[in-house]
Amino acid sequence: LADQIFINMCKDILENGTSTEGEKVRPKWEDGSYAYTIKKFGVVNRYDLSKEFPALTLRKLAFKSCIDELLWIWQKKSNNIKDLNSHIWDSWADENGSIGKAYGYQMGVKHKYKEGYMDQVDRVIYELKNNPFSRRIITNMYVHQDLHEMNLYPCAYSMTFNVTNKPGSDKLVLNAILNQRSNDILTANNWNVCQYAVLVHMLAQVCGYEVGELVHVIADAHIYDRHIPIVKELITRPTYDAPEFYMNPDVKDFYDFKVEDFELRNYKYGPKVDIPVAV
Ligand code: UFP
Repeated sequence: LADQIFINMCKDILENGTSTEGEKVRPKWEDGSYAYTIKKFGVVNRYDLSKEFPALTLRKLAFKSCIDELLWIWQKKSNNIKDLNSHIWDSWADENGSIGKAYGYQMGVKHKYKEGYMDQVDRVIYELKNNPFSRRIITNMYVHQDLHEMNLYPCAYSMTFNVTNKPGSDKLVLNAILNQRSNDILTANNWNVCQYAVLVHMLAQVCGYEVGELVHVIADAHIYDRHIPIVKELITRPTYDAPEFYMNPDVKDFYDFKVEDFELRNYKYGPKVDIPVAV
């Protein structure tokens, strides 16, 4: 299913999208030419996490690295690449390893609420435990007053959590909307979807819910010019059954999760693709 959503989205962008060719906008390829895109504005994808984990099988998802980045932001609340095990943020870090007031930095800032000072992550956990049917459970990393100190503006910048009753039972279900202003479809779409799917699983487990839907709202969903032939080949590949998602059921505190607590079992996928990255 996740493969089908991805394939349909790519076809829609390639067939109905508009091009930025000729516009002098960043980023650039290694040889200095402008990286233009074919893009669609306002793409919405719905993933039912109760039915499957949304890892693509067309190609391999870097499952451990995407969780490592998720924990870096949401659990360690770090903005320093020395706390990260992958090199995905190296180009955006300064000489001390900091990416400025982006991502994890924002999640660690404490704000004043009626119940006292909390950061955004603890606020979500507090609301989910104490006030599940609140329609105000939102995080936001797109903080205008700090944008000038961010080397890259947050792409996946906001989560909205929403709890629903599970029909025909007394169980409660945790759903979420991921808001993303900009998404490089080939490089990062499935990465972003899966890391936030993991976040919903984590919060559901520690707050006592079942998982429901993850709705991904993308403002600018784009395929870079040099990615077009790669995407065209990728979406003609055979797909396999979705892998089984394992999360250590004994972890009851959000801050105790480690990368080793997560596994994809019976994960079958297509061959690796080499993806040029524009910066
Ligand atoms: N990008 C993503 N997801 C991320 C991330 C970056 O798709 O989590 F950090 C891509 C989107 C875009 C580029 O192609 O990185 C950021 O460029 P801009 O700030 O101009 O949107």
